[in-house]
Amino acid sequence: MTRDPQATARTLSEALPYLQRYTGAVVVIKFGGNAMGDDAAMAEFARDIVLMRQVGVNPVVVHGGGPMINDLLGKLGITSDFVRGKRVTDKATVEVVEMVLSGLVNKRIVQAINDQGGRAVGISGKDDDLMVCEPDDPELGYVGRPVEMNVQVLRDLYNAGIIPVVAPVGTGIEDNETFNVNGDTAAGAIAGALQADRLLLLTDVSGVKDESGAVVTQLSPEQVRDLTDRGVIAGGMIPKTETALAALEKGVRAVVILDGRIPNACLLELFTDHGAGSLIRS
Ligand code: X2W
Repeated sequence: MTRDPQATARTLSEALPYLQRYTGAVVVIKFGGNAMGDDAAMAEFARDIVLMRQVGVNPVVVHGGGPMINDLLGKLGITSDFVRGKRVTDKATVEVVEMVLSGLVNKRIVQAINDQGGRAVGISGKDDDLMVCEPDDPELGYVGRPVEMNVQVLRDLYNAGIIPVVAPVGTGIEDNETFNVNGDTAAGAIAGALQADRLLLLTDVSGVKDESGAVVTQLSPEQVRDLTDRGVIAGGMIPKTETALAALEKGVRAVVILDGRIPNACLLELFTDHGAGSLIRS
């Protein structure tokens, strides 16, 4: 593709107010398994994250990996069920979850960011007791609900110029248990504990839709509750809007639900006046 150099310079110039607004900001990005795509899409995501870091934002990546867990469970002949969007997780399953999330998926993202010239370090919620959990619901087995967050390790990393990449695996209060934590839940808990400026939930839908099917670009928590009560927000969107509302209550300034498959979704949201997806704030 040939680009007009003048247009490139203008684009950079137009971004200045946004770059100034986000200098020093803490932005938590939830990168869901469905948004990950192929190597080219992964490289593009990584490039956006490195650019954020380069212009003075403190990005913290929290990832999912549900489809990749399903792949390995399938190969091992282990079946798993979901209840209200969360995976019923027995002892054998939680071992696979940790292997896939802390191993395969986490390191793939870390490598992609480093490959773009960033300095990524991958950890899980176990490292430095970042995410201490209790069982979420007896029916779900080893699914964790974060009850204690120790986010100093994340501040130490980003203050040193490092991009933390967090796998949503938690540690138990007792008996060194391992907990499988929903990626959205983990990202919300981390953003809340960091009092982040933005939580970006990258998924494979274009945002929160109204009854006509149009994406609502800006909503208040009251509007989210109203759309949920009327059944317009339903299915897989519910855990995301619940995460958004909980994060806002904990002091996150705004949450954006956006389609991670759109090229440069994070940059569009942060550094242009077009935004992307649905922004929720009080
Ligand atoms: C999720 C963790 C991964 C995840 C799971 O086992 O699939 C629970 O359901 P996505 O790609 O963001 O869906 N954990 C408790 O959240 O991945």
